[in-house]
Amino acid sequence: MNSLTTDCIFCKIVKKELPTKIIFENDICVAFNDIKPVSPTHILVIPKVHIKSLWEATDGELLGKLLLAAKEVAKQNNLNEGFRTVINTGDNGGQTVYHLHLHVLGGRFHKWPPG
Ligand code: DGP
Repeated sequence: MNSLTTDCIFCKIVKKELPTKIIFENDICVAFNDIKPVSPTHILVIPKVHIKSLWEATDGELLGKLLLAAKEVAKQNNLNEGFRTVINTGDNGGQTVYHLHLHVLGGRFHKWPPG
């Protein structure tokens, strides 16, 4: 679970095997623009290690660092008026890519509750 896999699209992005512009990187994660944005700013923050979803995650320090990275990405993208952070987990959570990722959504008002 904790190593990069060959068939995971996000692992390919981590390994720079897919032409994706990395807009933020630190020791534990990378961030890049979502291919199907639902907000003017829509960035994905993903761990460099392969973790299928939040369901499988056990490393609290890593999860905390991912949240701090999401905040950093929001600051770097001037989301001063606020932003939404989303983690879709499993089929009912709407997860489509099974490599843990945080959505950072900004640039518009986000209604609550979501659909
Ligand atoms: P989720 O539904 O929470 O699993 O979100 C997965 C997101 O990943 C979805 O918004 C589209 C995005 N995505 C899928 N494949 C790619 C890709 O190859 N490149 C980029 N940049 N985003 C991708």
